[in-house]
Amino acid sequence: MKIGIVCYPTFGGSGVVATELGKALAAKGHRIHFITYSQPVRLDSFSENISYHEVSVSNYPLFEYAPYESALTSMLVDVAMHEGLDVLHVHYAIPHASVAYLAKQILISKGIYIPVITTLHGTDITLVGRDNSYEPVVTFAINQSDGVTAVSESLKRETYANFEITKHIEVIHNFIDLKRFSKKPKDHFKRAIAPGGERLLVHTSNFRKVKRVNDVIQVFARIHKRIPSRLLMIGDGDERAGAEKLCRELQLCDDVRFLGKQDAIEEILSVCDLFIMPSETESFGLAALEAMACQVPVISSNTGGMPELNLDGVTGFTSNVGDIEDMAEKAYHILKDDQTLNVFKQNALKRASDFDINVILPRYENYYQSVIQNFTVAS
Ligand code: GMT
Repeated sequence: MKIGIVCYPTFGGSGVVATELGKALAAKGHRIHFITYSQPVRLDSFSENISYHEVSVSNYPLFEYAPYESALTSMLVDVAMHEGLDVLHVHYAIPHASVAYLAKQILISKGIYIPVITTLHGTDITLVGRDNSYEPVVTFAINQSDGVTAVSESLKRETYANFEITKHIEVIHNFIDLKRFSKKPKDHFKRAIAPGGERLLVHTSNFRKVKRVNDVIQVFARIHKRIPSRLLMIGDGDERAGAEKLCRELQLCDDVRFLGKQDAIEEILSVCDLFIMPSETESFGLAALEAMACQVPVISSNTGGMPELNLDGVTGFTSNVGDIEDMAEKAYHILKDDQTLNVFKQNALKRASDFDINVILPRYENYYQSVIQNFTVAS
């Protein structure tokens, strides 16, 4: 198949999923066209089956807000026409679903028919999409998509609950490449970062408000009092400065390291003992899956799709949002002795393998085929 993929090219979960999906499809012989405003961060190696089309947005001085949507629409029309796409797959509804709808209409006016699939990722539904300033467009664009997928059952439920959706939503969970995300022999790194054999806790995110990074620090502060431990904070975003300030106030600076954005995340996860994800809402929790694949159990909130991934009492624990005492107590239970920790580590890996890309990829391929077939019949 010739597949166009639209996504945010950043470290965000939706962009990571879209890019990894495209790379895996290309490896199976599909022809993939990424259409994004800069090179996706995970598009880090050459493949003869992958092309990247950069959307450049005019900065004409009249525009206080650069018309990204118009530039993206024009690029979609151009790529679809000249590359002969079979299907257009857009990730994150805002604004990609409505942009794809407009591109599809322009293409129809030229006698070209291409089905559009929209994948809902999380905040496009749970946070931003519900805002009055976006809701009518999001609802319309989802209903106009030829196929709609959501990354968890929870997100599917939330979409039906909060929008008037007439379309079937197919749940296709996020996935992991277990060849890349596996525990690597990085003992020298562990000795350098935890020379006294301290337990290593880790958090990775885009440090947005929804991630509740201060809760990570508060949970760590409680564990730190009971167990020799260190915390690695990976990523960057608006909430980082506040989290660093909190560390200074709690006098934790010696044992908390803020590493910023990192590429070889699997190498860091390989030496860690516990992942903390106390998010306000999380449609799936891809970062937690990456940790689990590297044998790191998870303490998370019980919100959104997290319980579908992090099995309470098995791969880690889930707690109510903001219940830092409960999270700290459960983290202590996991970390208190090697035997318990090892059981959780093995369980985390086993659960991660349920989301192996080799299991999930055929689901996308089959879904593409069925949408293309139904679209042909309908048009
Ligand atoms: O930042 C992004 O690109 C997407 C981000 C978000 O805020 O919507 O992540 C969402 O999509 C990921 C990939 O499907 C999920 O694993 C995350 O759980 C989800 N984030 C939230 O729901 C907060």
